[in-house]
Amino acid sequence: ERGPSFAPKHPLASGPVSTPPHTVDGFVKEFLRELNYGQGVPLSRSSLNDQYLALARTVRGYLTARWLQTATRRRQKPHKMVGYLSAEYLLGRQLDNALLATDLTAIADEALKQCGIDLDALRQAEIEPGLGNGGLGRLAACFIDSLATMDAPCVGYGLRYEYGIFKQTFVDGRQVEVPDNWLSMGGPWEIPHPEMEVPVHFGGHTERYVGEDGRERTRWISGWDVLGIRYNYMVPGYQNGVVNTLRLWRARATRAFDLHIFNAGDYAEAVRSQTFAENISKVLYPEDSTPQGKELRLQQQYFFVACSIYDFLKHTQPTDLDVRDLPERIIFQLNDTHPVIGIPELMRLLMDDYDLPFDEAWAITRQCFAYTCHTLLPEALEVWSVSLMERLLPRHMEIIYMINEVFLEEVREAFPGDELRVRRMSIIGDHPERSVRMAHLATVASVKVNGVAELHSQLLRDKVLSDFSEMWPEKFTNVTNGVTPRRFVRQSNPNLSKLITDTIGVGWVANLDRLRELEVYAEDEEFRAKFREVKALNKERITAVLKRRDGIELPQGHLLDVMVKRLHEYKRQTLKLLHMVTLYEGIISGEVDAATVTPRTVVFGAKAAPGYRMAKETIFLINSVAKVINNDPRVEGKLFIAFPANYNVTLAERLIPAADLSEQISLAGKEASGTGNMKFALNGALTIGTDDGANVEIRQLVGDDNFFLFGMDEPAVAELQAKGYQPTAYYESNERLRRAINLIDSGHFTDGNREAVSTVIGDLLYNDRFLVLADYQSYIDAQAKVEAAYADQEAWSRSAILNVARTGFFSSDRSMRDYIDRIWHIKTGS
Ligand code: 9GP
Repeated sequence: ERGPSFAPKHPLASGPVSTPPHTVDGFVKEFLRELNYGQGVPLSRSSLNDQYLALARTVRGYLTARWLQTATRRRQKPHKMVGYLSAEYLLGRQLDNALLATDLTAIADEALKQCGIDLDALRQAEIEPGLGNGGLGRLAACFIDSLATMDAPCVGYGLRYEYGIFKQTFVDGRQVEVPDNWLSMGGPWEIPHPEMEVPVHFGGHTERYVGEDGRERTRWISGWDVLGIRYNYMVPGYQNGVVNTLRLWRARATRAFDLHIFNAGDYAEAVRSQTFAENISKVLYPEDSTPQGKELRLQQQYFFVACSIYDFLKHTQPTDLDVRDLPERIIFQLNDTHPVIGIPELMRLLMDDYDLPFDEAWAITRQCFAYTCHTLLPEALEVWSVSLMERLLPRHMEIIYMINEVFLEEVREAFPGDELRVRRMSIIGDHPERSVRMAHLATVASVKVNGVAELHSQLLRDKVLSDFSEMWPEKFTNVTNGVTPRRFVRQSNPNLSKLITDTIGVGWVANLDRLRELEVYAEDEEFRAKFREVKALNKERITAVLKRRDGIELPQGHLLDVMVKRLHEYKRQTLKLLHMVTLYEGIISGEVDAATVTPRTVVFGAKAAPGYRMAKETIFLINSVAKVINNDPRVEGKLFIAFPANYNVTLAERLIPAADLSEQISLAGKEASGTGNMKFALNGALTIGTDDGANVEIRQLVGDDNFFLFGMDEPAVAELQAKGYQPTAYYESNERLRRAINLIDSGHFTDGNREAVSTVIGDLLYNDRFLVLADYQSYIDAQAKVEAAYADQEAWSRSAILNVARTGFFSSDRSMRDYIDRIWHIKTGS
């Protein structure tokens, strides 16, 4: 039961919730109240963390009133909403975003000054919640930001990992992972509801029974249970008074510990079941693109999805909800295959709890889900072995069999006699072991299936899910990814934002198409000079950040060339490295006159999955090459490599605005979209890239003259692979490539230790799955064009401005509009 037990008499108790005053005095008062009564310290004795927590709670207070108002308004007139199901949300720091959304930055700055506190120092005290691995998790964070800004009814559902993505450190050039205890200093942005427990079941068996009406039914007798505890986070829209909800789940044991065993002195055994249950939300899987077949991961997926669907049915909806109306109330968006177990879960609830027959439950379920696929790598499409599923989720496995049976009947009807196709499309695969193909299940059950860039969606239709697109062509669609301009331009690049606002006025932050108005200014010499000034200021800022954060001294006046993303072979960090080694080798061998080389600093940022050997060896190689190049007087002032450890959202916000050149060099047909590529272009970096993912659309929008294209396109890649690719042929026929590889292989960068580089070099020469050597020459040529272009600063600035002006399309507001109009069919602003 919620609400007061009898009618409140005091006028304040029945009135609407009010926002604290938007004044410096009002802010000071709220802040001191939080510090004194919340933290329990006087200002004079408060620590930096006290002050940060008090500030965060003060700002949260301003959000809370809006949040309650949004919820009340939506409850009065319930519309269909989106349940965004994502195992990852890579949020980044919250403070600045919340200040910007509530238009409180200047007020907070002044209020704190009057308390003798520096806002900047408090900003730096915030530990970012790294509840995601990379692009997929960051995309989810951008999407919920946009939905709030568009006043779209949405709840983001996910997991509250106690430990987020690991902190990366380097020891002797090698990656060493340190746990990310992001909550260690307090979690001021979350509101826990320990009283609202959601029971989640695992294991056990199912049994049939006959109901009073004589119909046979099934019930699931679980083997063990955990509780889901709800944590709410506020997601503010940009200066529109709307605040949406992000709801993350923490696992708690049903019984804290066994008192009998505890009293008998076996403390470890007494808490064993607690530890086991609570492990479910303990740590984010540090994998990107490839799932680990770990039981715990399936437990995590089922746990958060079961909590979320239950929460929607029992708490978010009116108590008299008729489940037959569900499709008018909710659409669950599946962010990759991680939440796909939600499909049989909804079926289970409808059949076993709401007592609907299979056909009816299936008809409802098929209208309540939509699926986004974020990959093209076959190994990244999740499968779960049938034996694991039977053990962990026996009822769900039965339901999946039932779904598969009716689905395969549909296939046989559509393609009579094509049993091969039936086997290819089956939700259950037989090789190498019997397993559930989650992407097939998602595709079968969803109203729409989308890829995340034009090329990716086309390859999904033509290759990865071609049987399905033949059967249901209308089901497949594309929604190109986007990024939020609030965080990635307005907040992260205040200098550029001011220049834009001074030039075209306000309004662009929530309507990024307006950047087009900047196009004419590309021809304006004065504007170009101002634009360069902004870049110079941003370079000064990143120089200070890297000095403070990593002790790195960035050389000044260089072309700033940036490659930041997860370390993965398909993204081809080694290609970038080969380019740097080629430049270096050219100078030290005397072949190239150092005076003719454009001074260039390359910044790498990349985490490797802890179990991904090749990625870790590549990190070691980058660090080894950096150490030698950065200390060789022959290339001093010409070449420099910076590899700050622990690249994260906070660093991205500082680095991207300073970049001149954005490296997007994956093998064509492998990067689903990329979103870093969009952030760089929007901040005025030029891209050197392959025709892959969203690069294709970036190039089309900015124009070929303002983009450095290189490498094979996807059909050429497919052709070469079909023909039989031989990397050694490229090595043997290309002298510069051979010299670069030989220099690495000689141990030049590893104190003569050839063994230390053999994994990477051996793979390049004898395997090279992602065709680095095949694209090498084209890349080197494109980099030469970059140097020539950079020499003409006026022309370069013109191109950079056009990149900003023409990439407003990549706002996540536009992506959300596409989902709303073409997939979800929900109303905004009502
Ligand atoms: O690898 C894709 C990346 O290209 C894309 O931009 C991002 C968001 O759509 O998703 C990534 N996919 C994954 O992390 C796992 O499928």
